Amino acid sequence: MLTSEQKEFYETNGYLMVENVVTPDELAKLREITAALIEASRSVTESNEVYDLDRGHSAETPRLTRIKIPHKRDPYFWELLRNSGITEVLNDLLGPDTTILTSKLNTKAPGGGAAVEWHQDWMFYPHTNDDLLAFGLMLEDVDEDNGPLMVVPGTHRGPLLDHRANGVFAGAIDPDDPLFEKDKIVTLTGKAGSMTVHHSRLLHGSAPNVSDRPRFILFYECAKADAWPILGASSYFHALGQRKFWEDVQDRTITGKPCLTPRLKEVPVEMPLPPAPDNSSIFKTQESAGAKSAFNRMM
Ligand SMILES: O=C(O)CCC(=O)C(=O)O
Repeated sequence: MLTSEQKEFYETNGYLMVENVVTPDELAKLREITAALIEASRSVTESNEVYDLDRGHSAETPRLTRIKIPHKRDPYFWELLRNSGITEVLNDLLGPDTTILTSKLNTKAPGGGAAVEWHQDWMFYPHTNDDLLAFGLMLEDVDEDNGPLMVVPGTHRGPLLDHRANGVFAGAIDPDDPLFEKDKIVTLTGKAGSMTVHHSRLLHGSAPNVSDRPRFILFYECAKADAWPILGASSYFHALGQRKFWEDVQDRTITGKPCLTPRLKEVPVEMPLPPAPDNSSIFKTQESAGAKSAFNRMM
């Protein structure tokens, strides 16, 4: 699927935009399932294991920041990752043996849907090597106004920025950090069915949705099978016990087979500790830690 130019672009810049990665039928099915999941959120009054609610959510007007782990909510999200144009991009960038870390459907509601402060995903889950990436499949058109993803090219090869605030892991950088090169920001807009790819060390964020349209991006966070978690979100399985651990490893295999020999690479690592008061999602981590917002000022 990817040309050698696209692969080189990803290597150099740490991100990529791939157009028409899914077919119109696949896109239509994803939208239908998403609409049904949002419909079902009307009866939900507090964030739970499926939904992360945005301010102002009600039965009349559902407002979500996220549907959590969509591939566990409907098998179609998993099927698509394992057998579609997305799979080809995955294997082109990470090779034949791949595993999923997590998935999320970020659903920025119209008229202010929450910003995601600038961060490097790697800070949430350091691994033994950094062959980790996130796909962001646009389920609707994404433009400047509805909260597009923004990236700083090349930062995947740079230093880790400080993600602490008020003594805890805030999952966000300080917008005044001199290492934050705002003049290099690239905004990733595109048509529904396009997909962004970003390396886990790439600095990225996204503004609030100031349009009257929702912004639906389906994120899959994936790794080469020889990258093993040191700590953070995906290290939950260290607590599973050996048998469940093994089942989980197999369940998370997207393509190829698990790799029982972790590859160790000299990569910078910081532990995401101490945890924020509420670390149940990136939104809650950033908010409860009192991370400074870059977007209040940029807008
Ligand atoms: O939804 C977005 O725009 C960004 C999401 C993101 O960076 C994250 O959840 O780590």
